Amino acid sequence: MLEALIFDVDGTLADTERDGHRPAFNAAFAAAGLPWHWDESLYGELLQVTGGKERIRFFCERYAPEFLHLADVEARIRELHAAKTQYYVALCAQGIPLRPGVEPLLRAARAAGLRLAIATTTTPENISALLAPDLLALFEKVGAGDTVPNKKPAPDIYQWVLAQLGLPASACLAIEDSANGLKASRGAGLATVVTRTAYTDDHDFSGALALLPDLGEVTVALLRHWHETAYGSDKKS
Ligand code: XBP
Ligand code: MG
Repeated sequence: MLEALIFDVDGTLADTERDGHRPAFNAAFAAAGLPWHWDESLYGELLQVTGGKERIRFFCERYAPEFLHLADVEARIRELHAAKTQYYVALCAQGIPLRPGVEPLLRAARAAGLRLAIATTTTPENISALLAPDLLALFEKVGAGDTVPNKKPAPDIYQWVLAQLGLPASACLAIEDSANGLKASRGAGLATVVTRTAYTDDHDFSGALALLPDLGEVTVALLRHWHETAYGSDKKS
């Protein structure tokens, strides 16, 4: 029986990358006096690496290798990322809207007795900045950022959340937006509904339980139906 929904954040709860995280990175680079500017196209390339710190390093490997030879490069990347997070939190304070159907589905799922959790690569501060307190309170467990050593597409964050919930993957559904996220959730054995974004439209979503433009038409009953098709209804087991 379906007992819990595990949501990704960036790209799933809200379309945060192009107009949220990307300008926050650029503001941090400018404040540090670095001549780096991630335009929409370059950022789409860099999104293949999850985690802001890991993405900065990936950018340096490809476009600014000299930066990696600085003695304190790890500290410099951590400082850049901390500054970026502050800029992102400030952008969220201006209001980044949730994607269609997200808020109604979260509330309906809780009203139907489903447990909710988050499994994301972004930082906890970014989640608190994005979600209003009454929405954040709907999530029983939040797995975020550096909670686990290996970020998506590794399954670690989903495995951590399942352990925190005390549930098997077969009692849950994951909701994701990207190929990395789908690999992570499937790696943890989770049937996964995908709502693609402009950045992930061309990703390979093989293995997704359903592929949607957004959650606007998704109800708790439909999720329960999809879950049964994935795991079979209890009366069969
Ligand atoms: C998306 C990510 C994050 C964000 C940036 O996370 O990969 O790294 O792009 O946030 P998810 P940080 O789709 O798993 O929610 O800079 O805090 O990493
Ligand atoms: Mg995502």
